[in-house]
This record gives sequence, C-alpha cells and structure tokens, in this order.
Amino acid sequence: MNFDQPNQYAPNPNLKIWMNGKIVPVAEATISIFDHCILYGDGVFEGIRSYGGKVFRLDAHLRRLEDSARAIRLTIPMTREELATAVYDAMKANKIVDGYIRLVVTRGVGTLGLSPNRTACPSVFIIADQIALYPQELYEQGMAVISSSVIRNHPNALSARIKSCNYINNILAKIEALDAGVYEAIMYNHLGYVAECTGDNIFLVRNGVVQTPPITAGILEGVTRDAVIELVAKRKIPFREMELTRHDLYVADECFLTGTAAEVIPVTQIDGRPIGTGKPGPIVRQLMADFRELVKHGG
Ligand code: PXG
Repeated sequence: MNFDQPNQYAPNPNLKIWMNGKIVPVAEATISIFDHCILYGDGVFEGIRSYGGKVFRLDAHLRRLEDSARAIRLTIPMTREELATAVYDAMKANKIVDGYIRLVVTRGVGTLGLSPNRTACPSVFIIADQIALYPQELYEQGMAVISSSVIRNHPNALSARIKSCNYINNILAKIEALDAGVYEAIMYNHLGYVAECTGDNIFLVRNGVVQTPPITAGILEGVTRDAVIELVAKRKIPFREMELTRHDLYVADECFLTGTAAEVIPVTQIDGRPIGTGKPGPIVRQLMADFRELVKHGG
C-alpha cells in the first residue's frame, strides 16, 4: 500500500504552540509522561478549521469541548472567551489564515493510578497548522469506504458525544480501512444501525431525501454535520434523521461524509459496491459548493 506512510507528515519544526498560556517552539511544547492523558487517554479535544482568518463556528466547538470536559468531570482552567483568544493567538503565532486547529485539554499529571482526584493542573495546548486529510481527487471522483467489523463504542460504555483523547475505538476501525486500501470505515452501533465513520459523520441521499443517523445512534454531534443540515434546509431539500442499515447504504443514490478535516466529501463505493451511478451525485455536488460559499462568508 502506498498511502499513509510513516513520517510523511512530520511536524513543521518552526511551528509555535500555544501551551498553558505561552507561545513556545514546538520542541519545547512537552507533556509529562505522568499526565493522565498519556497514561489513560484521559483528556478531551477539538479539531477546528479557520477560513480567511476567521475560525469556523468557534463557539460551537468550544461549547462541545466544555460538554466533553464536563462529561468526564474535567474542569477546563480557562473561560470560553480565554480559549477563543488563545485559539486566535495560536493562529497568529503561525500566520495561519486557512488552517486547522487542534485544541487539547489533558487531565494533567497524576499518580500511576486511575483516580482523577490525584491529578493536578490540566494542561491546555493548541496546535495551529494545516491539514489535508484526503487526496484532492477524491473530492472530485468520490471515495471508497468499507463497513468496519469494529462497532462504535456502546453509548453506555463511552458516549461518542464525548470527544475524548481515547480514540482507540475509531483507530481500530481506521486500521481496518487502511488494510482494505481505503481511507475511511463506516462504523455500526451496538444495535446494528449505521453510526458514523472514524472521523466523519455520514449522510445518504435516497429518492431526493437526505438521510443521516440521529445523535441517538451513538455518534458525535458534528459541527460540520450541523452546518450541512442547515444547508439542506436552506435548499429546501427533504431531510430525515433516521435509523439506517447496511441495506440503506447499498441502495442509496448518493452518500457523503462530513467533518472538520474532511469538510464534505462524496462516497461512491461502499464494500466494493458502487453507490448510485458510481460518481458524485447532484445533491452532494450542490452541498459541497454551498459549503464552500458558507465558509467563504464566515460560517
Ligand atoms: N465523528 C467523529 C468520531 C469525529 O471524530 C466527526 C464525526 C466530525 O465532527 P466535526 O465536528 O469535525 O464536523 C469527528 C471529528 C482525523 C480527525 O484526523 C477527525 C476528527 C477529529 C480528529 C481527527 O480524521 N473528526
């Protein structure tokens, strides 16, 4: 396989990181090996984009970060306003206009035991850089994905609504995708219904109706998902949040994924089967154009 080779994406050594209130060179942005985020994946994060110097839906991202933190009983040592300022400071330090921002809050340094009560001082860091998730031609031709055998976390084990630093569930499915020679995998929930992909939400089009699994399918409430649902409403395209099965995927006219990093990308093959005509359909092409316009005009 000739994609996703190691070291292809080594960080830019000139990167400046916002770390606990200071802008530091990337080499000095370090985390203790005793941080519970390292030991247990005990932390929360957001992946955010900026377009033309403006952060896309920053408030929605920060609210979701706060909800994730609250769900794991982690107190973020900053207000929403301070976080927003820090995001822009990280962008400025790296002269980012169109870019990708990773905001992470770790539980902090603790003992070699699970108890979060024995930790002190959560760390907050912000990476402002670039991201290119999928090759450009896939946006034009559509991409192939597979159904993963790894089910999405049971919501009563670890809710998918928490954007935690423990992404092993998703990474296991991602490995399956890469082994199959594709970039994404569709994850089903514990009931057998379609949930989402490893880092993207999923939509179908069938007989002119845009369909997507509801939040109760055990998925992340994507910021891009919400934006696309608004675009669908603006176009007056019929829309349904509904339970979807593998059968629905196979008989769909169109399929597409949404995510901060991916934006809106057509899916034209699932498990080796062509979806619809096997080419990106009219509705996804319209929504991709609408999404471009939306981000150009500030979200
Ligand atoms: N579902 C999951 C599980 C995600 O992680 C989305 C949906 C889309 O949500 P937003 O809010 O971004 O529209 C995500 C977010 C990656 C990567 O490298 C992807 C995400 C986060 C971090 C890394 O693919 N996706």
